[in-house]
Amino acid sequence: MTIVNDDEAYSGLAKLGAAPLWRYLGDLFRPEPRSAAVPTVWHYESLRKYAMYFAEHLPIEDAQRRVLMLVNPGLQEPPATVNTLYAGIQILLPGEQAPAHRHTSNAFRFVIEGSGVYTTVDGERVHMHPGDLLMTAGWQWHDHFHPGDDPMMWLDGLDYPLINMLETGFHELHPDEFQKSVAPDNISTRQFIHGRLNPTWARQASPNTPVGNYPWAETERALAAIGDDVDGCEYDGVALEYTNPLTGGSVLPTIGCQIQRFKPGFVGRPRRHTPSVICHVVRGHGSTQVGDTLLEWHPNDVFVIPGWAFYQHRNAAWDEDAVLFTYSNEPVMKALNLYREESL
Ligand code: GTQ
Repeated sequence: MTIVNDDEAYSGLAKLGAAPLWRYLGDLFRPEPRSAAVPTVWHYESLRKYAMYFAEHLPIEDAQRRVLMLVNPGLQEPPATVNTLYAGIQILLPGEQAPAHRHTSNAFRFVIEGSGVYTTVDGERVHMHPGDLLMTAGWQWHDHFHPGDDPMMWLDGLDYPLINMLETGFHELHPDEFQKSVAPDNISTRQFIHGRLNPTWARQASPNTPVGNYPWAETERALAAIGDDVDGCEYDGVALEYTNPLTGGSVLPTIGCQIQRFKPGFVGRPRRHTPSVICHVVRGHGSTQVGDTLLEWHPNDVFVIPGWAFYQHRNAAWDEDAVLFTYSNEPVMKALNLYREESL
């Protein structure tokens, strides 16, 4: 059978499950990345009302996790906050328990407000306070319990968009619904938070940090110890990376976390890099120019910088610090030799 013309050639080829590369080259191999994520800010003041509404009207038993997902307008299905990462606002009321499960997605929590909750991670109770960064690495059992008095809210960060893109998602419910405590409370923090004094009996390095909680008190101490005596990074201010004390690397294999202090009046230099960044405002007021979009932010807001978009941070105040907690897939990009950055 001979092929008589182009139409027949193209349609015959498609029927064989093949395609002409020359019709796809420009789309598949772009001069540079074009993130599907849109620069977006989510204002905490607006979201908080909805968190409180669902806390009142949706029993935790019906939700398992009562979380408002922050869905990027450019990434609705499946919902994600940036290409490879997710952010959500979780609320738990006094007396409530969120049952134990585990998944291959890596997760952390950054505490926004309230007190009293502890999360049990592989049998260890890790207590939460505002500003704390708690780790739940992939495949660790975790459940949350609130024995305290006020509603508690925190930011959840997960890499499930990346894990699902890689088709490596596993999930399991704990057979007992809630874990028993099998270790002293906060022991993984108490043993490993010092970083320069590591326990000799537990030196096995893993891509997951052994620290269960990076408490806000320690983070503040680290920033205060530096004070105004350095300029810091010209793009991200006095930016400190949370690290795994046994490797010096990122806290999770796929996610790197930072705390970034912008001094009063700080105006960063514009830059872009391949990882998208999710930013949570710990304190202060400011703005971030992302490409053509100006994002104005206030305490507890969340905003995103899509990968390879130029961004420039500003602290709007002349008498107050601004502090951001940020996370990205920088460790993935670096491990795969895909990290690039460029300044104007
Ligand atoms: O608290 O375990 O926002 O498993 C998304 C998935 C929170 C959690 C989220 C989760 C959790």
